[in-house]
Amino acid sequence: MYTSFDNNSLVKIVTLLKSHRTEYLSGQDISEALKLSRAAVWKHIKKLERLGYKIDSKAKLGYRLTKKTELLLPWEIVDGLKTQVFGKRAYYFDVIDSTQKYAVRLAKKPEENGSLIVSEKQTHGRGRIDRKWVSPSGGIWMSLVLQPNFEILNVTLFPLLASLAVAIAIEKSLKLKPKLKWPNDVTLRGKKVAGMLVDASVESDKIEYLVLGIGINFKINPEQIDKKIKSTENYYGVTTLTRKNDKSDPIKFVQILLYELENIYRLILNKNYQQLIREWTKRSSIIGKKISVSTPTGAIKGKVIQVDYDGALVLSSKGVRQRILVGDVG
Ligand code: BT5
Repeated sequence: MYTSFDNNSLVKIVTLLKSHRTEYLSGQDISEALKLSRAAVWKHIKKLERLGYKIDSKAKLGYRLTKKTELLLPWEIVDGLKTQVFGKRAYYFDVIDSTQKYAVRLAKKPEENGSLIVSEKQTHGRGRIDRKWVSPSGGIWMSLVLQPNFEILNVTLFPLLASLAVAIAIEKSLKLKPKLKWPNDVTLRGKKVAGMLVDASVESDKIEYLVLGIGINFKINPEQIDKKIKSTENYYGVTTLTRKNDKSDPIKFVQILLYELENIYRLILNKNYQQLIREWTKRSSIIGKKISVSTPTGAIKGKVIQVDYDGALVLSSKGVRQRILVGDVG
């Protein structure tokens, strides 16, 4: 595991290499500048290479950084991040069972408000209602710890908040036009590209903490995932934002996403639900359409009227207005 608040020497070497990208820095220079032994410098350089940094090393000249990593390493996420709280503290795993599970364990500690947990792969990634979330490397699998001190009523807004932020980040950084599928999916050409999960702990009607899980197929092979989930609940196809060899930078993407998440979160803090729902609805493909929603108490068919200020889907079903808070659109 790497965090944004330790691995000091490693981060210092990256920072030094980044600020000297046009020249070679000798092992001796680095060791003197950072007060590290030559052996320690060498060990850290090897570690950085294993973490995906391309470092050119030349005898007598030294080291030069030629390419940054694409791994969502905490110091890379924090470097240039424009948020006030979200992601300022970050944890990175190369493999974990579920970032959500880890985040829930951290979530009670006051210093973890806004903490980001990411993993390159998950072995037991989770969807809603304990469904499986396939999480190979190349995706963005992240959980964000929030301690909002909100009314419990607001919990149902969080899947909308997160999916809207993901959609805006995709529009801004990749110039694609994603759609939103109630309550928590982001789609491209009708296939699922991202999903959201909310775990909340509630105490006397207030949210004690909330963990926002976001899974984004950033650069994965959809066929590989398709095979594994074809027969699962709520399956309607899988797609990816970018393909192998595409130059899009997942680190920049996560920085933009955190910024958008924080902006929209502020809308909720300021009770500006109207703007959140308006922006969400603009990107939804189901308003006005006849759909079927499977809910814990059975399927409901009807025409979609709107999404309410608490995130509920409102249908007109056989002339009766129905509000649905939990379910899957078929
Ligand atoms: C979701 O559930 O869409 C929530 C996904 C949340 C995943 C994140 S990753 C980081 C954090 N840590 C976790 O352990 N989880 C969160 P739901 O709407 O219930 O959709 C689940 C359904 O999506 C499954 O039944 C499959 O049909 C489908 N699915 C599974 N993996 C997928 C993938 N990688 N891409 C697209 N669809 C997938």
